[in-house]
Amino acid sequence: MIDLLTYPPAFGLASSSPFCIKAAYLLNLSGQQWTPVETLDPRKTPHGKLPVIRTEGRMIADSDNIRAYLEENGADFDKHLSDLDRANARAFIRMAEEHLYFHLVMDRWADDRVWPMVRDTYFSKMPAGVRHVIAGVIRKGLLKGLHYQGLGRLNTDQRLARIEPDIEAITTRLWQGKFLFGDQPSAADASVAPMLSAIMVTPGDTRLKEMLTKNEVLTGYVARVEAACG
Ligand SMILES: N[C@@H](CCC(=O)N[C@@H](CS)C(=O)NCC(=O)O)C(=O)O
Repeated sequence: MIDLLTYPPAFGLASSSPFCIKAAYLLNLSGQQWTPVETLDPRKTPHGKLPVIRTEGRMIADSDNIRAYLEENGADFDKHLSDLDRANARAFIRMAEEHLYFHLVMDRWADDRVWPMVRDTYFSKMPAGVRHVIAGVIRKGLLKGLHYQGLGRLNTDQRLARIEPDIEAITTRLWQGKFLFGDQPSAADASVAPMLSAIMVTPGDTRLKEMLTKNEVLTGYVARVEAACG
């Protein structure tokens, strides 16, 4: 039996974290039995982040390591992919996790109109008085990280111009099939779809959210991935 340590549901999705949803999708696709264990405090996990799985008396941190563990135990998420598609799939995963993700973080944490709604959802278990202080400290650290990462230095127009070609690349692939690499879901879908849906359900009206929710190829796709893997 596997426990998945995950952030609780938020904004209508199974978790506030797209990485936790990715891990849940991979677990479902692997056919393993698993149980969600919701927590808001990742500090005692190996990387201080979620998702983590707990199995056979050990903790496996990071959705990539969770994927590796499931593959070592028989899962083959990409069995229907050619070698070339596997190579491309790797790049799509990196694009989602190392680029789209930071746009999501910008939308949720850096936009002053969105932030109060995110704060009151993420930190709802904290009494209102301390909530604002603690959430404010965490936000400050995160915004500093986004500044060093680079996206935090761009204005909204520049940021949208940077993500638009990625969205086009995903949409172009989806003209070819129901999922990114054919008619069955693969590991790339488990990474890409949760990033898109997390942006789509973020409260408020960010321009990125508008761009994605107006794109019917993408809204249909995230619904399909959720139906196949959720
Ligand atoms: N590379 C990691 C990323 C996980 C990650 O960034 N998790 C975030 C939530 S989306 C987290 O737990 N952040 C808590 C923190 O940084 O304190 C993975 O694939 O699992």
